This record gives sequence, structure tokens and C-alpha cells, in this order.
Amino acid sequence: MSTTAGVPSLPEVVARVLAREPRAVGRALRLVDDGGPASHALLKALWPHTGKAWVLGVTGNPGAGKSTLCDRLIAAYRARGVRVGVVAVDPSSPYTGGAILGDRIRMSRHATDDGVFIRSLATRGHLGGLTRSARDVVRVLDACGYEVVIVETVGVGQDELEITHTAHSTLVVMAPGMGDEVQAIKAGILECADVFAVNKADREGADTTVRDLELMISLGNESIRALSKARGHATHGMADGFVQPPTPASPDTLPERWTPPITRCVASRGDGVDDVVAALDRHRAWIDGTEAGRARRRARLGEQVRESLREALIEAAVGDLGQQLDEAVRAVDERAVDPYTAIERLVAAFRAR
Ligand SMILES: Nc1nc2c(ncn2[C@@H]2O[C@H](COP(=O)(O)OP(=O)(O)OP(=O)(O)O)[C@@H](O)[C@H]2O)c(=O)[nH]1
Ligand SMILES: [Mg+2]
Repeated sequence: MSTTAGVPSLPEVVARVLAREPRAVGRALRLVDDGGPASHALLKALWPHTGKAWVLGVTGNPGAGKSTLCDRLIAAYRARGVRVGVVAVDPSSPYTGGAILGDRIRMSRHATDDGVFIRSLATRGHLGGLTRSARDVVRVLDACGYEVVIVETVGVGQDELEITHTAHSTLVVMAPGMGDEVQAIKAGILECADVFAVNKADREGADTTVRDLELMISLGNESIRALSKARGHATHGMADGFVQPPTPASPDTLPERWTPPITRCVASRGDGVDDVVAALDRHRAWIDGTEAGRARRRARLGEQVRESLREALIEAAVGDLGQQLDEAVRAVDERAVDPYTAIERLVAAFRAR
């Protein structure tokens, strides 16, 4: 690896990133965000230094208080002396400066803390590649020695759901008084929730939201399995038994099966945040300390590998088949061939190369 015209070599870049030099980290993140061969070379070189971070997904409806709660979580982990990386996949997030002034002021206390690194990913311009980008950004932060990496996403859309597959634990933030919040959220998010936080508990309706969630968890077992199966997802709802009633367990014994606990908090005041942190600690212990937890971790890794493989295969096939692909589309359009035969031929042509 040679150094030409002031361009640092790969080992130099890696050394600077591992030393958490802010400019080097920023440049590395831009590189992996863009993707491509240079990014792969960097990610391969960083890989041996990854695997230490605990990745926490924070998701939920817009305005539920995700960023406010993240801010509290950062403070809680910093109080333990843990370095925290944050990836905010959310254009309206206070991290990006897009939202309320109060949030920006609150965030600034972390901006001056070199134990915290906050990166926002714009959802625009990422057609399909957002999941990959978020996953790779998480890996860079992991390699840099951020022991906790928080990924905040709005819980709508397939991309956002996929991003939660990157996480070891997923916190779903709900808020009362936003209409049909439980209904709106159940379809996709419920199946990936490890811990629920009913935020804005200072508002009317928090009890109802908690009750709705409890009911949904107790009734949801079968429907969640059916839903997951229909979508071909190996969610933990299937793998570990998303069951009710919750297994009572003393603080030092870990349950065989994980049932998402429902916590309440007022993130804006910091009330109840300790409970959220404790529930997350417990889930982390479960993931690391039980066979079911480890199986769940492997299942998510499997999903990530499949997602990456799908992307790589599509890219390779589109690149290799080029004109043949256009011809197949034309033939199907002219009804000269049925789409199934057309696909079979394309797959055969790709395999033969
Ligand atoms: N009353 C009340 N307001 C809160 C609480 N937590 C957050 N808020 C307010 O709710 C609004 C939205 O909070 P955010 O943290 O930006 O919510 P978010 O889920 O990150 O929002 P998006 O990223 O835009 O989806 C802000 O005005 C917060 O000050 C709470 O516990 N109680
Ligand atoms: Mg936000």
C-alpha cells in the first residue's frame, strides 16, 4: 500500500480511525456511506477490530420522543464511562439540526464530549442502500471503540425495519395520545421489539397504551408468528417464542424465553429512564448469557448476511446480464414469453457465466 500525493495509505487510515481521530473517522464514515470497492477495503481492514460494541436500535413513531430518550440513554451510559456512538437515520432528528431548538441545545452537551460520536444518515439518496450504509457505519463506530452504538430510526417503512436487524437489542418507543399508535405500529415493529418504552407518561393515555401493548403481546404470539412466517423473516418472535405470560425471574436468573418488558418514562424530564436502562441491560445479558439469546444473535447475523448477499447478487447479475435483462423485459412486455420463463433464462444465463 503506497502513499501517493499526500493520500494516506490504507494502514494509515485504519490506524487513525482506530485512534478515533475525528477527521479520519468522519472521512471513513463518508467513504462507507458511499459504498463501493474503496469502502470494502477499509471495512475489511477494520473488521478484526469490530464485534465488541453492543448495538441498540431505537425505533418508534415520529415524534414519540426517540431522540429525547436517546439523549438520556447517552447520558446514562456516559455516567458509566462507556463510549457511545449514535447513528440517527432520521432527517427530522434533532441530531441533524432539523428539529426543535430545545433538542439541539440538549444535544450540544454531548457534542462537546469526545466519548460520544453522533452521525446522521439522510434517508434521501439511499434508495435501497440505507440498511447497508447504516450497518457499515455501525461497524466503523464499533471498530473505533464505541462500546455502545445507538441506531435511531423512525419505525415506518421496510428500510427502517431492516435496520433494526443490525441491532442486538431493539427499543421501541411509543407515546400516548397520538391516535392509533399501537395499531399503527404493530404490523412491523412489534415483531422486532425487545423492550418497549411508553414515553410521555406525563400525558393522559399512557395507561391505555401500556394496556394495549400488554394485550397485544399476549394475543400477538400466534399472529406475530404467522406474520413473520408469511414474510419469511427469521424474527426472534419465531426463534425464541414471543410468549405470554412473562417468565418471572429474579435479577440473577435469566429467562429461557424473552418477553419484551413494557417500561414507562418521561424522557423530557428523565423520569423512568433508569427502568428503561435496566430493561435494556437485562436484554443484553439475555442475548449474551443464554443459548436462546445467542441463537437469536446468530439468526440476525444470518439475516444480515442474506441481505448483503442479495444486494451483491443483484448488482453482479445486473452488471453481467446488462442487455439481456432489457431484452427479457421487452419480451415479457410484448408477451413473447411469460415472466417465469424469462427469469429462469436470466438465472441460467447468469449461472453459465
Ligand atoms: N410531554 C412530553 N414531551 C416529550 C417527552 N419526551 C419528548 N417530548 C417532546 O416530544 C417532541 C418530540 O421529541 P423527539 O425526541 O424529537 O421525538 P422523535 O421520536 O425523535 O421524533 P422524530 O425523530 O421526529 O421522529 C419534542 O418536543 C420533545 O420535547 C415526554 O416524556 N413528555
Ligand atoms: Mg428523532
